[in-house]
Amino acid sequence: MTIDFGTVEFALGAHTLGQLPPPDLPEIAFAGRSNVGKSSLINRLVNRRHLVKVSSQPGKTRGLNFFMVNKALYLVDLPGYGYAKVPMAIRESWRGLISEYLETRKNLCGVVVILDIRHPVKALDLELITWLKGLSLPCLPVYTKLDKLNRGERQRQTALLDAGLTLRPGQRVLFSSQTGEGREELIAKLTELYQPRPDAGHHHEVR
Ligand SMILES: Nc1nc2c(ncn2[C@@H]2O[C@H](COP(=O)(O)OP(=O)(O)O)[C@@H](O)[C@H]2O)c(=O)[nH]1
Ligand SMILES: [Mg+2]
Repeated sequence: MTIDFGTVEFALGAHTLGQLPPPDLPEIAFAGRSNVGKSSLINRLVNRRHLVKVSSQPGKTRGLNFFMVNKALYLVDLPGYGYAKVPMAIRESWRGLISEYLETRKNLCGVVVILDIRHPVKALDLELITWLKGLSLPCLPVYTKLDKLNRGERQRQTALLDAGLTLRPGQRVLFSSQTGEGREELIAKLTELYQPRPDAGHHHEVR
């Protein structure tokens, strides 16, 4: 059975760990650099054009935004990282909030890490992915903005990113929020995260 995005509603925005909803539903978080296309990806995923605000101002989203899917699953839009114009103090507090969330959230099934297919892997992307591995949290890289490249460029950039992250093709998804390419594959992969094998135990033991 795949995830059904029939009803998706904004649940709440959290600026501190105390504001998180009770951990009573499985949760999938979305992370990526500012402006990478995270909000657009979530909107396309759930087929709602304006559920998540697509921003022309990078670095604007500060809290963790929770969206409830069919009262059965939370999607969490994490604040974007790596935006240089954000003052250091705020950057540090984001880091603190996000790292504490990722480290302690019991119902978190996995993290989708979004990269722009046009750009090489950045240090912060690699840092996040390596750190998620260390936490044994399943991580699904998605290379987005696929529509911006032609066939040859896609192949070249995909190979570059795969090499940068040491991934095999089955371990990531190529995506375009503009065309919807990759949506079915993303849903299939999310469904795997969301429904861990019955014998796999708690998600922290899955990998
Ligand atoms: N062509 C194209 N543009 C995209 C895609 N995804 C996002 N964008 C654009 O990239 C910009 C940043 O998108 P947004 O979703 O707000 O990024 P966020 O900051 O990571 O949430 C916006 O101008 C989007 O329209 C995509 O798949 N294709
Ligand atoms: Mg956004």
